[in-house]
Formats: sequence, structure tokens, C-alpha cells
Amino acid sequence: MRLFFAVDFPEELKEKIHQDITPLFKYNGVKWVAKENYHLTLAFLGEKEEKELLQIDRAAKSVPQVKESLIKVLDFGAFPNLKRPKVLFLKIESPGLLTLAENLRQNLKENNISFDEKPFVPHLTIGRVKGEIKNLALPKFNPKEFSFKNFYLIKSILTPEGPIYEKIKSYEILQNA
Ligand code: 2AM
Repeated sequence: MRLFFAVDFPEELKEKIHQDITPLFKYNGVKWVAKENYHLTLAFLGEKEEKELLQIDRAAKSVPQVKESLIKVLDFGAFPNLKRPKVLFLKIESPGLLTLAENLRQNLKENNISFDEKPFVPHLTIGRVKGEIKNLALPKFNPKEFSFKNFYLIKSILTPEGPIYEKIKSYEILQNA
């Protein structure tokens, strides 16, 4: 099964984000992410065997809890850049999330659980450009924020209509006050 760790967004925030980015949907040749699928990847594990689940779960459970849980959803960004976007995203700012991702990745390494080790750039992917967008005009995005309480181990089922994400484990991230 295809697995990744991610933080989810509150439903009303997904709705507001979707509203703000609606002017972009006129661009063709982009696979826009369905709003119910908005998420923030912490680590992408890829294909794993059922028997590896226990160890993956143990590694996630022992991630130290964080003190700061504020996540700010800022402005538009793109990989490799906004002039020639291939992946369009919203930039994320969150010191707590950085700490969490670092600790989670460290735990995965220590447990020999392989994952995509590209440097962690916190982002919310909104679209994947299949062709080329010429003269991309970005609408105004009103920054948003929320406090995250959990992160999840998510199973991704790829279908022709797009991926289906299924949360299979949940982990609390906040230090008990
Ligand atoms: P992306 O949205 O920035 O493309 C599920 O596929 C999630 O894992 C997506 O959010 C995807 O990021 C992320 N991811 C990170 N590395 C990946 C990889 N090597 N292959 C597929 N998805 C990856």
C-alpha cells in the first residue's frame, strides 16, 4: 500500500481556500486537487507492506509532542517556480510543523523506514500542471491560520478519477498542558 504522513486542514478552511483559488480553475491543463484532498505532507513513504505497519506506527507514536501548533497558510508558490509552474501550492509557515516533520523523519530513519528524503518544504498542493500555463495571473489569497492537533498516517489509493486518501492512524501532537 502507498503511504504518507500528513496534517489535515479543518473542513471550513478547505472551503475558504477553495473559494479563494476558484479564479485559477479557468486554466486548462492543470489537475486541480479536490478540496476534500487538501493536506500537508510531512513524509512520503511510498509502497509499504502490511507487515511494516507496526513498525511505522511505533516510529510515529514515539515522535515528541510539539509546543506550537499554529499553521499559517500564506501565499501562492510553485515548484520549480511561479514563472514555469509544475506544481502550484500555497506556502505554509509553522515552526511547530517543522519541528514535527524533522522529528518524524528522524524517527523513520532510526527505524530504517524508507521515505522520500527530499528537503521538507511545507506546502499545500492545489494543482499539478500537465501542460504549460502561459501568463499565470494569481488571484488575491487571504492568508489563513489554524491550530493543528493531529497528524495522520494516510493510505493513498490511486484511481483514474484521482487519489482517494484514507486515514489509517491518528497521532496527537500537542504537549499536554
Ligand atoms: P505533493 O502534493 O507536493 O506532490 C501523496 O502523494 C502526497 O505525498 C502528496 O501530497 C505529494 O506531494 C507527497 N509526496 C512527496 N513525495 C512524493 C513522491 N516521491 N511521490 C508522490 N508523492 C509524494
